[in-house]
Amino acid sequence: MPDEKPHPRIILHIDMDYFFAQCEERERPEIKGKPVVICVYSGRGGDSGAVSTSNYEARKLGVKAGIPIYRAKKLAPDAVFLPVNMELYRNISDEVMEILRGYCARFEQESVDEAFCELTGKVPDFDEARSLAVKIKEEIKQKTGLTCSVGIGPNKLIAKIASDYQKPDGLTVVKPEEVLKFLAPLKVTDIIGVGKKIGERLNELGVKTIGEISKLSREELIREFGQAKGTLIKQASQGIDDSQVEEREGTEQIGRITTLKENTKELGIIFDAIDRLSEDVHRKLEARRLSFRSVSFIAISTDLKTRTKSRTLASPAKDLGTIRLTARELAREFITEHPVLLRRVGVRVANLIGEKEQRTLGEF
Ligand code: DGT
Ligand code: CA
Ligand code: CA
Repeated sequence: MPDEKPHPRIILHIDMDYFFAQCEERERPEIKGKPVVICVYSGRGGDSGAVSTSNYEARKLGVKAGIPIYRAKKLAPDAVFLPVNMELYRNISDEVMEILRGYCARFEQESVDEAFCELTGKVPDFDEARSLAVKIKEEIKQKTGLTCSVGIGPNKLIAKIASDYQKPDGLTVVKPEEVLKFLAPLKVTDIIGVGKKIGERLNELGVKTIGEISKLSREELIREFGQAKGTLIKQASQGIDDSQVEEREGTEQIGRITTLKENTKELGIIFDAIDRLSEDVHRKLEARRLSFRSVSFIAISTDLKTRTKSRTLASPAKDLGTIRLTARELAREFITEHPVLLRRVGVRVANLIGEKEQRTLGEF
């Protein structure tokens, strides 16, 4: 066998900055610069509920995710308080993910504002990976107006910790030979899967940083936290993580967004884009044998305002024609109602149903 070193993997992790609040700033430029607080109202009336997230101006005043809304109002009486608008954040998320997907050998969306991207084979080394990340960040900023923080490392564990290392608008690259030095001073709870409880127990055992985990043997860790967690903690503390970047789409919806060749309100051009996007969405549906109950057309105008038109079908469908025709109809209605120039358009299907559920439905 030729004497070849195994190629290191190169993984990128992206995490959008103060995501819900940044989306709202993009929708309403007039609130930019003010503290912005996104609230989940409990539905019990008044200010009952909790803060979902806040922008950095509000965080400086102590307003953070999870605190009660009434406390946020005391801390930041002049802040802009807005309810969660998930539809908007999903659309913007689709835009970001679509850009990212184009750069990856493999892609895994982790949440509405996070994703892993396998760059192994796409770039030869970590320096090139850094240059690519700069380019991706610029493209996201230019096309969506949003900033994000990116981490690059030899595996998912390190990439994810690295994306959180410098925020907002950060970029942190950890080469394989730098992994142990990078991890050593970090808090044990920076390891994914090590929550507050395990963190507290480790502190009691005299372990505050990831580096200090080396004081405990694998056996000791297993005795404390069980086989699975003990092993995970030991491996993570040494920067080891073999998990793969795996395509996993949200089960609730599949959407695609694209930039039009020119800013336009001409239906011909918009229909062409819709047809391509519909095919893409349909391929994804087929691969996963899913049906859908609703179709949406997403329109992003030149001022980056996002609007959606949706239709719920009388019964589930799975064919390309239904996606294409419904999206075209929605686009036609949209342009009639809002004759604005569009910059990007998207197609999305939602209320997805798997084969099993379809069979059950069919039995009735
Ligand atoms: P970051 O990443 O520190 O700049 O700020 P975010 O706001 O992007 O925080 P992240 O990445 O933890 O969460 C992404 C979004 O998820 C965030 O914009 C709002 C939502 N979210 C986060 N934490 C909570 C929470 O405790 N409750 C609720 N309802 N939503 C949350
Ligand atoms: Ca985030
Ligand atoms: Ca996140």
